[in-house]
Amino acid sequence: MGIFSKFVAKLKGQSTADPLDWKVLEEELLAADLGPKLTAEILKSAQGLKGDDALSSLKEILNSHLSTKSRVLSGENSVGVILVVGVNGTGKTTSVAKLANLLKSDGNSVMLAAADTFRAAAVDQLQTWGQRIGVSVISGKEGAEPAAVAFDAAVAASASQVNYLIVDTAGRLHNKSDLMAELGKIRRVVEKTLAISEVLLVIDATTGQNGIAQAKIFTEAVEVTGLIVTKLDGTARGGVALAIESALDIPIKFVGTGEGERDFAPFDPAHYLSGLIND
Ligand SMILES: Nc1nc2c(ncn2[C@@H]2O[C@H](COP(=O)(O)OP(=O)(O)O)[C@@H](O)[C@H]2O)c(=O)[nH]1
Ligand SMILES: [Mg+2]
Repeated sequence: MGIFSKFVAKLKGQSTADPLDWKVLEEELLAADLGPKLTAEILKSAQGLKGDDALSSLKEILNSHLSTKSRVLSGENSVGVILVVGVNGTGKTTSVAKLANLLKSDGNSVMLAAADTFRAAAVDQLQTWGQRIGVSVISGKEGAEPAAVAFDAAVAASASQVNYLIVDTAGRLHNKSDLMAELGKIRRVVEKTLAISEVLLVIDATTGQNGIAQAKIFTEAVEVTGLIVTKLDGTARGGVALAIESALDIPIKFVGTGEGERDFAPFDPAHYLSGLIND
């Protein structure tokens, strides 16, 4: 059931809406994690809808809240370097592996960098993934400088001319200046060898509006070029993707829908909107 299904049924059935129904719709949208601001905006524009065109008008209204920026990965002409950032536990390491697997299945050669060096487990986790999907992982010793690992990885990726280098980073960052210092350093050392083509921010869909607040901190610290929204399998509140794009105006490039390497896909806005409207 799409989150707009009751609303759509109403649009199809009658030409005017009474206030009580708008209240019900408002509750539905809030429960689906659209957030108060977007809910109010959508209600305002949807209140004028009636008749045969209502459904397509609703789609247009929703579409207008999605980003118009490209969802395609850049950096396809040389070694594309993708930095993956985000708060701990959002699904960074898993998404790095899934993205590598997707790119590999499209015929690309891929290398990974384990630049989350704070916990040995984080490096092990990426190495295990690397073995599973058949992609090499550059790592340092436990406690090594993340930037040193990223530097080595950039040199290795450049030497072997892989299509993509994906850099996993730590989310254990206390405040904005720590974050800027850490990610800035990684960027500087990588760029001694290769240009960074994408900075993808991972957001856990189950954290809803809180995830958007976290994302704002990251976007103030680094120039984020795209989003990966994870755990969309674990939430009935699918409106969060729309809320995220509307709030940040950064395109969602990929979505994660489970723990396996195949539970990952490029974000398809038309498919997503159809799912919300359930037509
Ligand atoms: N259900 C579900 N779980 C996910 C998804 N992505 C990651 N996870 C799980 O979330 C947990 C944290 O993931 P991890 O990649 O270690 O997060 P990190 O700390 O940001 O690197 C792990 O148990 C993953 O299996 C997803 O799309 N769906
Ligand atoms: Mg991790």
